[in-house]
Amino acid sequence: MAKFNPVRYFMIAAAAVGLTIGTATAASASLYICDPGEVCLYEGSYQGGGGAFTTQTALTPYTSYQFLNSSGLYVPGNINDRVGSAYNNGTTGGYDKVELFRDTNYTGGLVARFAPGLWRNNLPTFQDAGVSSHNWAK
Ligand SMILES: [Ca+2]
Repeated sequence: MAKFNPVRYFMIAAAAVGLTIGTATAASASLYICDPGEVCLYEGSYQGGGGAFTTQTALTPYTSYQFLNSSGLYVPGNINDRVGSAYNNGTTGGYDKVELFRDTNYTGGLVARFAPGLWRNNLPTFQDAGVSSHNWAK
């Protein structure tokens, strides 16, 4: 009959905790850092600054997401109508343009459309005029 081994039990528990912490840290870092293939949204109105939110995918509604600061902490409130500047770090070819829309679900009119390697600055951030969703386009 196998006896309970407290040392072995502790090591398994520690490994499980370590894995969880490692995953959370990696996710936080990648959210703040503008990696290749991503659309990168910032609070700052000129080429970034303040909180950041980065993603490879189309995103709607912005009310479901928060900026992250450089310390990896969430900025209070959501990113809706608060994106001051955006960078297209996508790969050239195919659906490589980023389209920013005034309303959720890619409606309400185009606020900006830009190719990989380009910034869009001084985006509107007052009330409903701000960006509320984005998509990739050809
Ligand atoms: Ca809006």
